[in-house]
Amino acid sequence: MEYCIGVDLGGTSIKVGIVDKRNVKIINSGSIPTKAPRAAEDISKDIVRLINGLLDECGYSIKDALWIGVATPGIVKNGTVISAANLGWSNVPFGMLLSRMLGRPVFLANDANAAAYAEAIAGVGKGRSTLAILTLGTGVGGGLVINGKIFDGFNGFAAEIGHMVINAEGRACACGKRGCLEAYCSATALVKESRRIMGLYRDSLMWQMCDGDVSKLTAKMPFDAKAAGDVAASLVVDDFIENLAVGISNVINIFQPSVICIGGGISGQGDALMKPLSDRVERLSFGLAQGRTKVTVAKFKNDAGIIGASLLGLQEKDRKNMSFAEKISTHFKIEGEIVSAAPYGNGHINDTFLIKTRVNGGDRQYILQRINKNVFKDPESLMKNFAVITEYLSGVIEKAGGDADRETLSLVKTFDGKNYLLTPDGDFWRMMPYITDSVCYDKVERPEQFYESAVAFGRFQRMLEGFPAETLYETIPNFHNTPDRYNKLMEEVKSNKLKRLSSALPEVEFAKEREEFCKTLEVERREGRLPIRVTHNDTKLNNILFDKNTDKPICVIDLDTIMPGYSVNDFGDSIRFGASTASEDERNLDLVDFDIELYELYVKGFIEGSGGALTEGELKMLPIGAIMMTLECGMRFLTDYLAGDTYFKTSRPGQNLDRARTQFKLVAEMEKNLDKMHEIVNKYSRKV
Ligand code: ADP
Ligand code: GN1
Ligand code: MG
Repeated sequence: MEYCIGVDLGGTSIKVGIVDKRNVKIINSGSIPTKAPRAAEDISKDIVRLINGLLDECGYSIKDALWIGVATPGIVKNGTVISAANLGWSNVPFGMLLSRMLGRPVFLANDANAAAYAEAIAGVGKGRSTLAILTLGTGVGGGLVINGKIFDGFNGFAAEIGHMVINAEGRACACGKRGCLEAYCSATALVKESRRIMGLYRDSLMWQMCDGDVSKLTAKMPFDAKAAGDVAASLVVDDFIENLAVGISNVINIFQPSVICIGGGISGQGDALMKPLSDRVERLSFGLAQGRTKVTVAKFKNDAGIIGASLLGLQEKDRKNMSFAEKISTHFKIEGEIVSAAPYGNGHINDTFLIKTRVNGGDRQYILQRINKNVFKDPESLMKNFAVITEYLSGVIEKAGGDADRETLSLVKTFDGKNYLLTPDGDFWRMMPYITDSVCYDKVERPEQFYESAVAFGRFQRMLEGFPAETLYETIPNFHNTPDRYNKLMEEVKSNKLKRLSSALPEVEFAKEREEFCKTLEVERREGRLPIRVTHNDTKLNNILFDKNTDKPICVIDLDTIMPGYSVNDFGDSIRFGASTASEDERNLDLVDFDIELYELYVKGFIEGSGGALTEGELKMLPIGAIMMTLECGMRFLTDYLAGDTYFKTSRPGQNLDRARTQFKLVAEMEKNLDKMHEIVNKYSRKV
């Protein structure tokens, strides 16, 4: 059985029910005193205890509950109780608080809105899309459901039907205004008016009913006295009904809901109230005989809060026009209500979305990513790497007095407490907080930027120096094994399955001429001159975030390929991408050149950022690393072009071939400048 949990959080008591979702029936329920005013943390602890106790009694577990809904008094928006005088709360993110404790989604609504929702889904409005409720009790509560969803306005204040003014010069209301419906149609107002009239009619039956003590007068008494023919009581009750009819007609004239239902204690009067009320409403409101709003008594009495709250998750689930990315996002513990989800960034591998949410007092942004299964064969292990690396980095950053929330990525967990969501179709999704006020560049815009990115990547590598490399899973085996990349290219050349080879012959020739060169770094390693370190392996400029205001690097991102590797490759990959005068996929090769001045800036920054950690063998190989990574990346683009563009994302035909061409042009230019490249490295190595 599918079950959800409804919590009716009142000023006096907290009622909780386990609800069978299909039949909308309370299976088990209980209540405890609220003891308000009290801190939200304390109240939530009591609620968690009560929920767990009730679940235990049924042999159920919280992890199988679909969600928890909470009906609270006051103004509620996006999971936050903005103000609730009865509880003594203002701006309490109660939804977040409770969902952290329970590990399940939590939805919040104002109690009258929750009652309206209960009626709309399973009560007198079942099967209709628009409904209003008026609860006549101590005050007059109002709730609105429009097109199957609670309508609470942009700020949570909507549907305060009790504070609709029906008489501008009228009675004073507790809210400070005059003439509100509540000042006429609450049970409190009815009792007060009855007492006033009793002062004028000493022989009224109402005196007998309350044993001559007006403090004993209840809202039921005037109705009973009217039924017994009492004139004074008739005056009070008729006036009450007339005023209620005015209020209801106003609601009808604005919204034309299919149903308006009356809840609260006074609704217990049944026909004595409803019959004359309906007649008057018909007189006062617009509508046609064949299509009038039905005015009726609400179905759920004391259980309205629990039932309505327990159904709140349906609103989220039923959002028909939610995009796929939005739906995926609802599984993660993000703050606030999702307002948009849109593709984001220029990564070549994963599907990246920017998710914006609205919370009381501000907006939040998140990055949602579908991990590319074609590239990463074991996303589960990849996510383990991601989690341990980011935790480690966050420790290092905090120790150094930095801000771990901005200087490293982190994960937003799912409601199941996992680091990723695995969908039934086998896709892996992860969510990260968006690093606020950040920008990301696809091209160097200021030379200084490139230097700073070098310092940042150098520092990044140093931060990971103490990380236990052996605990890392190799997310892409042979990722920067250049001879292996060469062989893979040759396999594609040989198979030529898409018959694209003829358009790429000079490029294939270019690679073939460098077969021996491809082995250079492997030889260096074998001979002990190149250490293996924990490296990033994808150090292009757009994998670093800059501060929007200061334009300084904040955070290294794209951690999917952190594996044991060569630092010279991290250096080289940055040069390949950043020290070029054109974009990676530029079609006009005349525009593509190797910018040796940018190269120099990067060398300076990388050596400084590494803080003396680079060995002599590594420093010597930096220029080779630059050529190697550029050649390798060119070969990878070419391989993918021949194989049918299945690895790198493309937005136009021939893009991977164009990318290969720019890389090879850069290789040729670097080869010509190799001596200078070495000299530059020597110049900065001496300074360390
Ligand atoms: P890919 O592997 O496809 O390159 P990335 O992890 O690099 O995927 O993400 C793609 C882009 O999304 C980045 O270049 C960057 O613009 C943006 N991005 C990713 N994570 C964040 C984040 N946490 N905050 C801000 N922007 C991000
Ligand atoms: C890919 O993921 P992204 O776009 O940051 C690729 C790199 C390439 C780069 C070329 C996992 O980087 O290796 O150098 O494109 N990442 C992976 O722009 O293959
Ligand atoms: Mg990237």
